[in-house]
Amino acid sequence: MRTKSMMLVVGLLFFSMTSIFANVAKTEKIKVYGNCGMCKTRIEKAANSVKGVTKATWDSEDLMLTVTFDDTKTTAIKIEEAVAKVGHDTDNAKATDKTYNALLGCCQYDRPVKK
Ligand SMILES: [Cu+2]
Repeated sequence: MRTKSMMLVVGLLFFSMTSIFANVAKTEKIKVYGNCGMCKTRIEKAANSVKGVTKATWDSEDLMLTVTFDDTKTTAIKIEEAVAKVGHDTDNAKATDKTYNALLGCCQYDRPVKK
């Protein structure tokens, strides 16, 4: 427990330092749950609709969304929320059951188990 919180502090420190020194254009990889080509279109469209996002590519093989954005305009969590809003869970943002159930059958991916 103690070691865990220490790691968290060090991690946060590192994270805040890198965000101070990093350029405004930032690229992050976000895990987004989905299945097919239609999911890809939907996920990328949602990510690209977030103000500040310049590039978003989702890979249906490893479920990773590679997104480039201006970090003075948006954040990874905002992008995750936009993606969840159209029905795709991420590790930090969950789609509502209603949105998920409205997805086409082929798009109803196996949802990650809630923690
Ligand atoms: Cu799909």
